[in-house]
Order: sequence, then structure tokens, then C-alpha cells
Amino acid sequence: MTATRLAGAGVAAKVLARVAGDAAALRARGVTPTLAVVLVGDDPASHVYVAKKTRTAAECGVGANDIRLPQDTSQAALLALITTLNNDPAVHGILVQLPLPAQIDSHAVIAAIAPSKDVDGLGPVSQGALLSGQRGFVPCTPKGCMALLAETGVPLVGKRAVVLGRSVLVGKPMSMLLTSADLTVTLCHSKTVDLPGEIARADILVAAIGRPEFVQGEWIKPGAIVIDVGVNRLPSKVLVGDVAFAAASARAAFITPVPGGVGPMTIACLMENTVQAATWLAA
Ligand code: L37
Repeated sequence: MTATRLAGAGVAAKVLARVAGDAAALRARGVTPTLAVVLVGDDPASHVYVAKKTRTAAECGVGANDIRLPQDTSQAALLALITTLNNDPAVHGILVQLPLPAQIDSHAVIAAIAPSKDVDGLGPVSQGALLSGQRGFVPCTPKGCMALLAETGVPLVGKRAVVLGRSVLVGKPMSMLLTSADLTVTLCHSKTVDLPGEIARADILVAAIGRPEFVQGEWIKPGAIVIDVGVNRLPSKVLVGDVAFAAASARAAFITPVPGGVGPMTIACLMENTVQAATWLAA
């Protein structure tokens, strides 16, 4: 079997077309949906991702406040900025790009974002809503992965999913979304015994551990759907995922490429959440 490529760019374009329509409708009512993107410090990958976010916002009629702070920013200064943005009626969504410099407590900063503006879905209110099935902001990367799974057209109810990685950004919310979609979910991590055995039973594999080509092609169940969240830059500058793509493609039914898979969906879902925030705040 040769897997069908699940190209995120194409799916993201469909999401962004819908977002652009919703943003135009809001602007016609006098509301320009606006996202504040806060980037602290010099992390090179974060600079690439944030540039893509502000560029995509401009392309779909979403306003972007691009706020850059130096590496030595204090926690107090960042919290003061969050308070200002929380109180600014022209800002509908606030994203603080992670990771933050070591002197800053990320949890305190994320928790300070007004729940109505937490478009990244990482604050305690958003996470609680996800756990309990209430309305709220779904974190962008797992939301994008669910959209890619839907794109396959494969019925998911009752299927076995393995999520590799237990981060707050991806693994944990992903496992909740798959559970809510009626899959049977196994959340695996660095201490899992017999990872190949777990993966061999997975109809759906979501890999989010940030280790280049860690998942071997022979581990994949024939006919599986493979969603590769990893974006790893090798010393050669080549970008690879967490899955050995060529070998996995020989066994999977569907697989997301890196680049051009989950990454563009993360950004499209951020725009979707921002328009959602503006819609809820304007209601
Ligand atoms: N929402 N996302 C949110 N909040 C955060 O705090 N760190 C973080 C986050 N992560 C993030 O922005 N990830 C991300 C990863 C990859 C891309 C975009 C966002 C992306 O577009 N990747 C491209 C390749 C990028 C490159 O050339 O380096 C891709 O096609 O995969």
C-alpha cells in the first residue's frame, strides 16, 4: 500500500476561505476580528511560526497586533501587557507564543489571559471546557489534526487511536478530542513500555514528541492513518517529522507530510478561533 498524502495546505486553504468570509461579515458590522501575537525573545522557530501567523491573518482579513519583547522581559512586564490586552476592546484573541524564556512562569502568563480571548485554548478555563465537553476554545494544533482526520472520510467511531506525547499543547488535548469523537485512545509517552506494540494496534496514530523520524515504518499498522505533528530541523536544515515518512507511507492508508501537513492547519485553526472569539465577544 502507498499512503495517500493528507496535505494540510489544501485543507487549511478551505478553512481560511471560510474564515475570510466570516471575518468580512464581522467587518461589515464594524468589528475587525483582531489577534494580538506576543513573542518574547529570540527562539528561531518561534520567529518563523509567528511570522506565518501574522501573514496568514492579513491574508484572511483578520487584524494582527505583532508584539515583540526582548529575551530579558520580566514576568511582571509580560503580565502587565496581558492585562492591557485583556482590557482592550479592539483585541479579540491573545496568543503568547511558547516557549517563554526561563525567568517567566508560562503557567502564570497563560492563566492571566482572559478566558474569552484565549484563542490558543491553553488556559485553565479552556482546558476545563475541553475536559467536560463545554463550549470553549480548542487548542489549534489538535483542532487541526481532527480536521485532517475528518478529511480522510474514514469513519472513526470505535477505532483505536494512539497519541504519542503528553504535552499540554498537543498530546493531552488531542487525547480528549479523540475520546469525545468516540475512539478508544491510548496516550503514550517516554515511559511507555513496548511502544512498537502499542503503535501496531493503532488505526490512527498521532505523533507529537519532537524526535526526528523516531517512529519506524515497520511499527505502523497496515492501513492506519498517520498524523505527524513533529517539526524537527536536522543539522542539514532539512525539516522532518516524528515519523520515518517513506517507510510509514509504504504501510499507512493516509499520512501527513512534514512540512505541509499539520503546521498549516495549526495556523488556520488559530484564525478560526480568533474569528470565533470576535463573534462571541460581539454577540
Ligand atoms: N498555537 N502554537 C500555538 N501556540 C504556541 O505557543 N508554540 C505554540 C504553537 N506552535 C506553533 O506555532 N507551531 C507551529 C509549527 C509549525 C508551523 C506553524 C506553527 C508551520 O507552519 N510549519 C511549516 C514549516 C515551517 C518551517 O518552514 O519551519 C509546515 O509546513 O509544517
